[in-house]
Amino acid sequence: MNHDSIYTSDIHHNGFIFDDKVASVFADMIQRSVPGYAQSLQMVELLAHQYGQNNSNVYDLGCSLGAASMALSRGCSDKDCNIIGIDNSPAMVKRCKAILQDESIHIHCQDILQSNIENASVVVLNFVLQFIAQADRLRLLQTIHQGLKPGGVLILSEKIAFPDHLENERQIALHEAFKRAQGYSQLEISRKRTALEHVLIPETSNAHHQRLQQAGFSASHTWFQCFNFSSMVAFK
Ligand code: GEK
Repeated sequence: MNHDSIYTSDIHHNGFIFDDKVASVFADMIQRSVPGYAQSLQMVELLAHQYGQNNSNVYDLGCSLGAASMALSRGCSDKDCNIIGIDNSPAMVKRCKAILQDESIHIHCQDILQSNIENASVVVLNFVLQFIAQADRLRLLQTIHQGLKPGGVLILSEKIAFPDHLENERQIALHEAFKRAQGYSQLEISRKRTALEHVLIPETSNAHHQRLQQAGFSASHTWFQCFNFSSMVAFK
């Protein structure tokens, strides 16, 4: 696995983009940046096993290198499901296809805001909605809701904000302590924070659950949280 040292240099200050440089170190970057990432993938597999339906589509929207697509594929291995991964970064898609070449997972380079979601039993948005413009988030969730079969679920993982300022600052400090424990320097951490400032927009857990309800989901709950990273499941 290539080691992420992108922010040891200061040439990436003008906003974070999912280019080849990021794609080449992404597996290392996400596991050292998102507390609980590996465990959340294990549970995506379990949720897919629980809610995947025969003769249905299973989507991984914003699939990056296909880690969640593989978890979905493992979870649905005893069912006749069509696994579809979508990402709009050509660099990610190229590497994802190379990684998944032997798997029967279909990977498409596409904007998820333009994607057709149909006959779905499980849809995953694993740390992706946070990169979608806030004005487009409800429409995307409505499209997903419409594309789900009865009994279908959306698994939504996000970096979250806390309504109380002090609590928010504490959670950010804990996340930064996690990153230091993973070997990132304080300079790398603060450079990346600057690069992500207007690119990754977190919202509160409450805002997510309210929007899921507004999009038509009958219920949703948080099944995992580690500091300011959270995973929810929403039921059609
Ligand atoms: C994982 N889910 O390993 N259309 C398609 N893809 C998009 C869009 C869009 N409009 N916007 C962003 N992306 C993965 C991790 S990373 C999370 C997901 C992170 C893609 C973007 O190209 C990138 O690959 C991914 O969403 C976000 O479980 O970097 O924190």
